[in-house]
Amino acid sequence: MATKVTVEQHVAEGASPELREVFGGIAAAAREIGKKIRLAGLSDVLGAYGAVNVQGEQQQKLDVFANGVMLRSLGKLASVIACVSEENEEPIPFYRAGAKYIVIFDPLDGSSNIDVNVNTGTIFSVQELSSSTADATIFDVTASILQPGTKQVAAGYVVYGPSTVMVMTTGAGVAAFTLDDNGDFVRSSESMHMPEQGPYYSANEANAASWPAAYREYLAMLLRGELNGKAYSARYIGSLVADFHRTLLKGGVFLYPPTDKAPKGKLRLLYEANPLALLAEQAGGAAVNGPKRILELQPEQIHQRTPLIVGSKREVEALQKAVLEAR
Ligand code: P6P
Repeated sequence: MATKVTVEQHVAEGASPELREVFGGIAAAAREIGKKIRLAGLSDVLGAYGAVNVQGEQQQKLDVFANGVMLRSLGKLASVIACVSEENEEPIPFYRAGAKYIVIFDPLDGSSNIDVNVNTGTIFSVQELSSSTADATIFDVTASILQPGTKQVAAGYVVYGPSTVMVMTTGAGVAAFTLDDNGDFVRSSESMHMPEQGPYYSANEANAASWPAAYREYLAMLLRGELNGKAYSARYIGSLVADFHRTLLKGGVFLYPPTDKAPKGKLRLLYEANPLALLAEQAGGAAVNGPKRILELQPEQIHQRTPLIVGSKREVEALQKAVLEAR
């Protein structure tokens, strides 16, 4: 029987033990969010909250619940100086002397899928205050939030599905932890590697007519089997965390290209693309916005969107080449 290692123990014994408290806070929040989701049908938490978030999207009741849980769980930690959430227009600073971590998150991505019992997820990115922690101002905090993805000190997600699994990195590889009956996230994969190539592509092809032509031509090339000698199968769940988790485990490529409706992409850079890009690269995969590596993009504002193509290196690099050659 393998020794039980929790995510907190894994971090404490890893390269960045000082992040243990943050992962403890995320794990506590994920336990509470997961429990609410499991019993959603029995309590009045399904459906729309009746408000619109900063993205102009209908907030679901569970979005509001999950956001409150994340803020309460992280906001009390001595090491956390601020949070950034998809559900809040501005950063939430805590002005704690000595605190240095900024946790940036989408508290419940894909929440509209909960009504139909489809996997959803919490996605998180951790940046470190880039200036002295003694007298940090909101300007220092904002500057540290807008660091490129290469500066992330940790990233991960929790996927709420048949089992609740946290996948994370502190920059020393990717590990997975399964929530057990005692409420512990127990290590179930110590070192995850994305297959070099995969059998799946994942995209909402209803938007294909409005993608830049290079993306349509790329997909046609995949389907002709010109990249790996055999054709691909399509898999699209419409829940980013679930589509990414499958891509991490099985390989292939997830694409959310620019569309007429979202010419800069639909997905958000700071709390969707950056954390998933760090996980992908740490697992041997890649992530681009079309021409550029996601992790090198310089954020300009906290809710900015980006196209996202993420997955196995061969598929992603082939897309990047196709987009660059089409210029
Ligand atoms: P579309 C869910 O609303 C979400 O933010 C992601 O989880 C998902 O990848 C994407 O939007 C799906 O968008 O336009 O295909 O419905």
